[in-house]
Amino acid sequence: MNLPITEGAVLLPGFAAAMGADVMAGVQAVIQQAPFRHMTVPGGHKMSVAMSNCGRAGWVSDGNGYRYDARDPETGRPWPPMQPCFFDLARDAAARAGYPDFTPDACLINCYAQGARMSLHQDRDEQDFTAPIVSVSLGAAAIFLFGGLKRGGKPRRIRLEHGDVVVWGGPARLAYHGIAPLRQGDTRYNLTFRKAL
Ligand code: MD6
Ligand code: FE
Repeated sequence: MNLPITEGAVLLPGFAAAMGADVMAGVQAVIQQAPFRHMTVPGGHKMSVAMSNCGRAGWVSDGNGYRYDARDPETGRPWPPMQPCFFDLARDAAARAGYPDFTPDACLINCYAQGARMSLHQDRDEQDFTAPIVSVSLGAAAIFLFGGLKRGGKPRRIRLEHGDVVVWGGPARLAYHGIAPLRQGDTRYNLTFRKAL
């Protein structure tokens, strides 16, 4: 089932549910090499969401800003390789949503404990905005906040359950979005796949 969110953005409810256990095993393999950490944002605060990455490029934030980096700044080593089942899942979801030939080179893994949130932002650190983003939600449900192309206004609220996948690109690629503070005691994981380089 494809549920349109807005032009260019699609919710695929439960698309990843059947491979949820495989994906979580992949997350465990990645975080053994590149443990979750709370990155610092340019204002100096630490993010409430804990993050890691796999793939050729990893999204990082520090006091100087945001960037993609081939290496984990905590260890100086390259990020773990993209798990094959991650790549296939992202590619299949993108194709289902109308974006064939998606070749992600970056997978950002987000871990939300109770109270963690992500404030409204645009994903604009990638080189090429013609590729979509594929976002996979696992574990506890969360409220996805979906705004417009400009800051301000009241965002829509979309509940993302375990196994749900959101694909967005085209005219929605630079929409403001975020995650409301997690209410449940359970942990939520989110994998966002991008073509960063
Ligand atoms: C999250 N997601 O779901 C955070 N960005 O935990 C994102 O920031 C995001 O879900 C771009 C596209 C889809 C997303
Ligand atoms: Fe984002």
